[in-house]
This record gives sequence, C-alpha cells and structure tokens, in this order.
Amino acid sequence: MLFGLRSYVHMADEWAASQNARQKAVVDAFLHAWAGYRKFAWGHDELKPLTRSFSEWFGLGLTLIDALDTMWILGLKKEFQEARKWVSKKLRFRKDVDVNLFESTIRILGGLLSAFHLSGDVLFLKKAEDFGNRLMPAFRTPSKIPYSIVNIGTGVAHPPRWTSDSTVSEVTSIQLEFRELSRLTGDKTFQEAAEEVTRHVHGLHGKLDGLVPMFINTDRGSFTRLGVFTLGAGADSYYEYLLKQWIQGGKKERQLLEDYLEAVNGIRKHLLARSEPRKLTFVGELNHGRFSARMDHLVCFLPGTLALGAHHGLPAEHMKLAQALMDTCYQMYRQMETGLSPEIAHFNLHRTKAVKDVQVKAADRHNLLRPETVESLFYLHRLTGDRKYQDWGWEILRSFNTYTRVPSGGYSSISNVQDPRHPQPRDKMESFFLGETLKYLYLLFSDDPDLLSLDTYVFNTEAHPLPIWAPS
Ligand code: DMJ
Repeated sequence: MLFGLRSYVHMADEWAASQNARQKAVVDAFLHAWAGYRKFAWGHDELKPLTRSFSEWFGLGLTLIDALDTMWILGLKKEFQEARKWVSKKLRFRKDVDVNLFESTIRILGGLLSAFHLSGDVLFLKKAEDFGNRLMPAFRTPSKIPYSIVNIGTGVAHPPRWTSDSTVSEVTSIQLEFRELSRLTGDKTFQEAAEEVTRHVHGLHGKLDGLVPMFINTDRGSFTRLGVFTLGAGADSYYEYLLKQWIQGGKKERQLLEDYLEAVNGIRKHLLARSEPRKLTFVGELNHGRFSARMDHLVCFLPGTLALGAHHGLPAEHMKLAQALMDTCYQMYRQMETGLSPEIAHFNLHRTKAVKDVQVKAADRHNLLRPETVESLFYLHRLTGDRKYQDWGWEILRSFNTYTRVPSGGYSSISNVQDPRHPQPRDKMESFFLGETLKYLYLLFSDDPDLLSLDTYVFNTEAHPLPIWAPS
C-alpha cells in the first residue's frame, strides 16, 4: 500500500474500477460529507452542516487532517491533493492556542504520520515533527504524567481549570504516535516521554485485576477517584494501546502483553454480564463494588481489539468473547427505531416478557456518528471472513444515510435515535466521522486482506494506520 504520489494519481482510476457497490456507497457518503466541509468549513475544525458554518476546537483544520488518509485509501486523488495544498500553504502550528494533548495526538499527529506513510510525502512528516515538538511541554509535570492541555504557541501546559488530574486513557493513548515519531525522526525524546508514562502506570496501586481507575493525578502520579472501573470514557483506549503497542513493537515488550492479558481476565471476572431476553454478553461498570449494567458506545472498540489480539496469537477465547460482544454492539443499533446506537446503553437484566435488551435514558439517546462498532465489524469480518458483519455494517451505513445525511452537504450527529420522525439533528459533524467511521466502513466492505493488512499495520485509536516495526 505504499505508493509514490505520481503512481498514486495514476492508479486512482483503476482503484475506483475495483471498488464494489458497497465501497462505492462509502465513497459517495465521503464525498457528500467532504462537499459540505469544503463549502462551509474549509480549513476549520468541524462542519456545522445545518447552519452551513463551522466550529473551532483548536483552529487547526482538524477534519481536513483527520480525513487525509481516508481520502488516500478511498482513492480520492483530487481531494487529497487539494487538502495537501492546504496543509502545505496554510497549516501553521506557531499559534497561541491550547490543544488537548490526547485529542490532538490521535487526530493530528496520527493523521499526519499516516498520510506520510501512505503517500511517502515528507511534507506530512515535517509537519508531524513540528507538531510533536510543540506537544512536549505537556510532559513537564512533577510526576511526568502529562497535563491534558498544552499551548502549542507559548509552550505552556496545564491541567483543566477544575482539577490537576488527567484521565488514564488520555495519558496512555498517545504512545503509538510518539513512538513512531521517534522511529521516523531518530529523536528519542518523544518515545522516552511517552514510555515513561506506560512504565509508571504499570507499577501503580489501585488497579483491580488489571483494570484501571479513570483518573490520574499529574502532581503525585497516583490514580485518584479509586474504585470505579469502566471500559468506556476515561479508560477505554488504555486497554487498546497495551495490545497495539505490543503489536507495533514486534510482540517483544512482555510487560505490555502481561498487562493486557491481565486486564482481559479482569474484564471477564468483574465486568461481564448477560442481558434479557436475548442473553447478550455486555461489559458493565463497577462502582465501589456495585455492578451497573451500563455500557458506553465507546466500549464497542473492544470486540475489534480482542479479535486483533487473537489474530496475533492470544488465546482463542478472546475471539469468542469478541464475537459475543460484537453481537451486542450490533443489537445496540438494531434495537433502536432509527437503527443507530445511543451514546450509552443500559442492559435489561430482568426476565419480563417483551422487553428489549437495550434500554436508553433520555440523556443518552444521542448519536455522534461514532466509529467503534463499525471499527469492530471491520476486524471481525477481516479475521473471521463471516459476511454477516459486512451486512450489519451495510445496515448501519443505510441508517446514517437515512437519519444523519444533510441535503446541502455533510452529516450531522442527532439527539434522538429512538424517534425516526424527529431524530433532531445537532448541527455537528465530528472529524472522526471522516477519519474513522467512513474509513472503517470502506475497509469492512473490502474482501482484500492485503488492503492495509493487519500483519503490516496497526491502527491508532483514531483509525490512522501506522506500520508494525520490522524486526531489527
Ligand atoms: C475518537 O476520537 C477516538 O476513536 C477515541 O478513541 C474515542 N473517541 C472518538 C470516537 O468515538
């Protein structure tokens, strides 16, 4: 999948000819989303498709950077070149702006590194190095656990106003990108800073059979707000990055593997339950010893991660659990009136007649166009060959088209997945819809195991493929 720019342009037509009907439908969705972004939000962070305007988070063209590698993979040569020109002429990081370390690492640093790998264009690597250097002040804390926020112009980093904590997932899900940046540039400081965090978290007290709390204090370096365990917001990608770093580094770093295996056992022991009436296996939460049957949509990354681990030689039960959880994540879509999952599901545990397994609270019935379920569908299809996963993804794409597509361009998150007549568009298209959701759908519909082979690439948590390091 590594082509020079010239051969890429030449090959793009052949590429389009080789796409199947479902892949073409993804390309159509991408182009519709991109048309809205290009027209109403060009160079800004996110499209607001209803008001035909934009919103800024960091003011760094977030959607454009997040979408670069998706355009490359979908064979959208003209769009890629136009975006590349913007990166070359307009993207400047010398700017007095606070960015979130985690969000900007996975989207901007990850997006640039991946664009570099796919295109071979050093412009993206130079930008990535500049950006990486500007993030480094975040690690200058008493504990070396990074602050959440860093100003990339002034170099001043700080925690959020209300706390000196960072979340565990944000400080432990930047390592794939920092390690890769060091490998490419030869500057070890990125890798060292990020790996210091991994080592530190490895030795901390407060875990439960490999499960981690959600917060960590940047002054003291200890976990805080102990006793709450979730695979959702605050902890999710900690688990994902244990496995993926181990894969990235050529499956040699034993500590990462041990922590991952222990955590999967911890999930099995403390967080799994089955719903009624369909007996769906789901991952709940533990709050000071009390189990709650609540599962964030974010947790739906887990079937894909478990399947990936099994593919790389981890126990076959991981694949079994992956398949069971995949069914559950699909049902989180299937049981909603729009065919789209809510942000948070509550599973029914009682044997009463005619009750759905998936229950939704009024505050949780929005859908932000998130990728986790289609991400896992991609892994499950790629690794089992079972076409039902493609069919499920196709249903989901159709629901996105029915309920979230905005005629003038773009897709919008919605407020109510249970009301097909009034899904209540929220006027926001998150950058991950182009960076992740559509990319994973496109890959899901491919039957070619060599299209971004899982033996060659590891995807960061924002779906940006990075190479697995060759043995040295
Ligand atoms: C993305 O930014 C990443 O996938 C992250 O790991 C979780 N949140 C969003 C998508 O839901």
